[in-house]
Parts: sequence; structure tokens; C-alpha cells
Amino acid sequence: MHPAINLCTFLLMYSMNQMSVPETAEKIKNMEIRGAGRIARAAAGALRDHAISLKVKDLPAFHAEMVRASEILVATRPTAVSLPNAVHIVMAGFDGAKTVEGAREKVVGRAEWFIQSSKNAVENIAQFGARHIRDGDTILTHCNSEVALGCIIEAHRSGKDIEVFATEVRPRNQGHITIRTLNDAGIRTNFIVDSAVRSFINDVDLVIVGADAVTVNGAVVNKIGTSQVAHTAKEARVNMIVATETYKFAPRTVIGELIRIEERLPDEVLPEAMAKTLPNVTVRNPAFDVTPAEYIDLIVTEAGAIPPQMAYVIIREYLGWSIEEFQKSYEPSHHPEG
Ligand code: RUB
Repeated sequence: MHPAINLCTFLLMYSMNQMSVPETAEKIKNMEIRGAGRIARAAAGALRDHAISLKVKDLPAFHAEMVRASEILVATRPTAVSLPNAVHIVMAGFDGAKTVEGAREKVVGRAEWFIQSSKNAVENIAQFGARHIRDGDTILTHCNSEVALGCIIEAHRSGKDIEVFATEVRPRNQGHITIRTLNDAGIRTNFIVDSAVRSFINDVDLVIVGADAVTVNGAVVNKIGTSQVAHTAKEARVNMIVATETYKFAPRTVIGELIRIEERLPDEVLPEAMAKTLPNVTVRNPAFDVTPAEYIDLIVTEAGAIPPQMAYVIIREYLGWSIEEFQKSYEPSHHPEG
């Protein structure tokens, strides 16, 4: 928080457009707020607003209430690591806090810091990522990643003549958002169904996607279908770049934890009325998949571009998690001093 802005000013500033924790959680769950970066910023904003509005008698009560709010937010969608990482960063405001007001100020300040640095990261990655796009390139992207699109739009803005293939992204059609953005940026775009990637891969020079999580061994978790795109690109010797902020790297994979893949409701894939007539059919609807490091040529972050095999360096040196934090991570039972 800017030193000149005190909590009273914050109260005034946010009373008009505050979104409550349950409201934010519902919007993340039903995907009104979606995409790993936006989800993380929305969660940080909801915690900030909650911290500002809470009336509590002492620090343990304040902490308990904030933990409850954090748990509600973290439970909304299990795959995007940006969400628990953002909550972890904000809740670290309780570390060493002695009073309610002290903790409130630190929590609000950390939330504001996270939101701003997330936006800065998206902008910086666009600059770095655009350097990997050459004049005349045709780029394929899958799903709707503001970071991946940022790189493509920046390349176009800097005068490179580029063309894009964008996939449909069944079942939620995030490709529709992508083609709207590309169209509005004035970028020549081809819209294809997901299963047409192999038919067009030889027309493509570069694949750029975003990430929901990056594991310590450099595997990337992203929208379902990303690993098929990566496999196809590898076979066709087309480079694959992942554009991602460092807070999507998953610290707990260092101690062997796996990223949970969200499986969403069957009616996103098959209308309920039809499903009812097919008693022997089970619809499976995983929302994400895992692309192994060997299918990825480069991961572009705001800290610079790295080969996927260097993911540990980002977690250890840049994200700055200590081994104690890997073990503790975001533990709701962890109480602050005081
Ligand atoms: C979104 C998705 C995006 C990443 C990165 O899935 O897989 O590629 O979240 O997005 P969903 P961003 O639509 O299910 O949330 O770069 O915007 O953080």
C-alpha cells in the first residue's frame, strides 16, 4: 500500500466496489472469473476487502476469520496454483503481527502489492515473449491466456507481421474470448476446432500457451488439450513456448505433491437430457492436463526466459520459498503470534 494511503482511505475507496468473499468464490467457481492470473488477483482483492471490513475483537479472531475466507477461496478451483500462492502471499501479512490493526495493514498492503506486481508481470512477459516471435511468424495458441495473448499482441504492436491459429477449446469455448481479443487487436486469425491442430501444424511456426501451474520438474499444467497440442508440435518440430508469471510455479511439488486436475460437471460436455438416455455412458470432463518438460522449449516469465528444467530455480530463488514454507505451505491451523 502506498504510504500516503491509510486504512480509512482504503475503506472509502473500496466500499463502493467491494466484492465479498462468497461472491468472489462463486464467480471463480462458475468461471465468470477465470484464467489463473485473474483468479489469483480476484482472490487477493477479496481477502483485502474482507480484511478491511472485518470487525473483530482480537488478533486470533481476526486470523481465524481470514483463514476461513482463504479456505473458501482456495476450495473454488483446485488446479491453478496461482490461487493458493496468492492467498499464501496475502496471509503472510499475519507473520509477526502483534495487533489487529498491524495485521490488517500488512494483509491489505500485501494484497495490493500482489495485484500490482501481477499486472506488472503480465506486461513484462508480453515484452519478453514478443522477442521470441519473428516477423512473418504464424502462431498457434490454445485456450484463453492473457499472458500468452499479451506476447502475441505485443509482437503485432511492435510491427511484426503475424498470423494466429486459435483453437475452439471445448467444452467451455474459451477460444471465443481469444478470437474476440485477437480480432479487436487487428491480428489475422484462423479459428479451428481442437481436433484440427494436427491438420494445420505445418502452417505454424510457434506455439504459445499460458499455464495454470508449473511443477518443479518443468511440467506445465494448462487447459485440457494443451498436451496434445504440445505432442503435435514436437512431432512437427514446431517450438512451444509457455508464458507464465512466477506465482504459477508450484512450490509444494518440490516435496512431491501432485497438482490436482479439476474434473468439471458432465453437462458441460453432454446435455443432461441426452446423458439420461445413455445409461452405459460416463462423461469424463477434466479441465486441465499435464505437458511434460521435454515437450516445452522455453518458459517465459517476468524473471526472464528459462528452459523448463530450470523451474526449481524460479521456485527457490525467485519465488523465494524456504524449505520450511514448502512443508508448512498454507496451513489454516498455523496461528500468528500475539
Ligand atoms: C484457463 C487456462 C489458461 C491459464 C493461463 O483455464 O487454462 O490457459 O489459466 O491463463 P480456465 P492466464 O478457463 O478453465 O480458467 O494467462 O490468463 O493466467
